[in-house]
Amino acid sequence: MRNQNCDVVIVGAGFSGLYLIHRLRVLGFSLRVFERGGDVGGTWYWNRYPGARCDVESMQYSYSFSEELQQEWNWSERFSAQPEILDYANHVADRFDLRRAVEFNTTVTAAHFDEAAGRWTVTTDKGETISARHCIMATGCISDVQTPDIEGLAAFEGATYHTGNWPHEAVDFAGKRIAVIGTGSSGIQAIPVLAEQAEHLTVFQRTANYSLPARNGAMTEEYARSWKDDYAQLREQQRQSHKGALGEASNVSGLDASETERNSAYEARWAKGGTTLLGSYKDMMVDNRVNDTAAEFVRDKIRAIVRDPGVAEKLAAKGYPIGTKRICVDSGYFETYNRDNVELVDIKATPIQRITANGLSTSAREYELDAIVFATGFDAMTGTLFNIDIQGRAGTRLKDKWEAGPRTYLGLMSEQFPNMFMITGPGSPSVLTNMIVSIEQHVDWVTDCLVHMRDRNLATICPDLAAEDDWVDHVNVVAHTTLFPQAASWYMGANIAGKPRIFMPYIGGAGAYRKICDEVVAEGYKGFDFQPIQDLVAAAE
Ligand code: N01
Repeated sequence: MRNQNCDVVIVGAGFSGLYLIHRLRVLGFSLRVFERGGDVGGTWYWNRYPGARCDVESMQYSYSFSEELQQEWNWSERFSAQPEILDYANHVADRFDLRRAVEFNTTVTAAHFDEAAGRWTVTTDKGETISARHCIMATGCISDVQTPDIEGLAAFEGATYHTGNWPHEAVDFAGKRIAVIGTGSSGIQAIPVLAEQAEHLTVFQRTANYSLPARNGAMTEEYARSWKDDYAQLREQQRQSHKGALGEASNVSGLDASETERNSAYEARWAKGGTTLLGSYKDMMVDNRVNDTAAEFVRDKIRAIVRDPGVAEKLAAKGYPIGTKRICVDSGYFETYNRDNVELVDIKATPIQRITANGLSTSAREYELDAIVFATGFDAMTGTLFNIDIQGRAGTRLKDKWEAGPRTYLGLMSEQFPNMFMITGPGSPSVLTNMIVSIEQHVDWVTDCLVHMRDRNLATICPDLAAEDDWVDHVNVVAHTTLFPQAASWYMGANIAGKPRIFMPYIGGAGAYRKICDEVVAEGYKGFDFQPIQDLVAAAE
């Protein structure tokens, strides 16, 4: 029988949850951990679609908290595929004996703050209620899958899949006519692999996306060694960097370079692969004149790769700056459209009207299909939190408080919700950075805070409203110094009907943000209010 009174409830056993379990256990806190999936791994547990791969280099997309771990684990490729990252999550869970802390296949349905006790009452779908001093949402930023409500979907007689909730068993597409709806990172990774498996693949594209070649390859012993020998220093550089990843960011303005210089810089980075092209100039994401040159370079590459000029033009992203929707990284994506069994449908020109028993109809024609793959994304950053009935002080619902957009202090906490922490919450760099670096920073900050409170007999911590308002303004102001708000992206909530158009992550950079968080602590947790345990006791008497 597990303890129904504990120090901390952790929601989620992905990369955030796993590291939280490790740290909190070492520090001697009692825990309950709930995970809706059947095992550890979070994003990498759910996103098992063919072609799923990380676009942060393997040597950088891994935990830094254990020297032994980072020395002993060997990655087989420059950019790891989903099965290997999931193996890594499982290895970490076993190595640090974390799995036994987790209750799998269990969804947290509600978390209500009990003001008198200064504790959270957490309810699960198994009908259990737990009382915890702290509740930590390690729920991930991109986990609430969205399947569009297309008329007729329920009557489709073929199979349907979502990239974000892919079956555990292999799916056999041989001899099948399949559709992919959506051309974000997931679609762009899955399409080349699905095209090889299926008899025929039709891609339904609403918005063309910029994508850069990964140039993935086998990990060389030499490259792995160059990181392992210098991990202490390189990890520190990652932590202080803008993106939480080292990738040759230039300090030069694109306006100071000639067209020839720019093109040769872009060529070199295109050849190198990954997202590095976006780091060609320091003003790439703040000046449309510079950004336009990179966008046109990529469009020209697409025109050179795709043989049918009409198809190439449809695939060439236009109307928003490159990088302002999450940049995609692919392996043979544009080349796939040169295959005879692949067809591209521009659903802005000929919208999907309905799904039928045998396929899908656009305004132009009907497509007979055996399977539909939705690569249609997520209600990012807030969706998963809103799926939990979170109520803070005086029954304040998080969903109501955030009706006009998420409001947090540092992306770590929200006023009215004492002792509830978010790992990589909205208002923190999170999805704009190497997630593992940001996860480790948040877990360290939160667990240090819990120790600070325990050492001083403090019952609750909550941001004050002025600090939160200032932070929300700052996040917004910084976002608007960049080109990012020019795109209808999920960063802006633009993929979800009715969601407020607010730039949700903090774009000030991982290193700068870390410094702010450290200064807040150094200044006595500036902007946070604490309540001593004796005040709660006195109030109860
Ligand atoms: O989702 P998305 P994703 N009818 O929202 C289209 C991370 N990730 O799963 O652009 C038709 O980006 C939608 O069209 P539009 C990464 O952070 C990382 O691909 O809204 N189409 C878009 O094309 C990424 O950004 C990795 O017009 C509809 C697509 O579906 C995030 O996860 C790999 C539609 C959704 O794209 C999400 O990526 C994979 C509709 N009703 C994911 N609704 C790596 O590390 C939506 N679309 C490499």
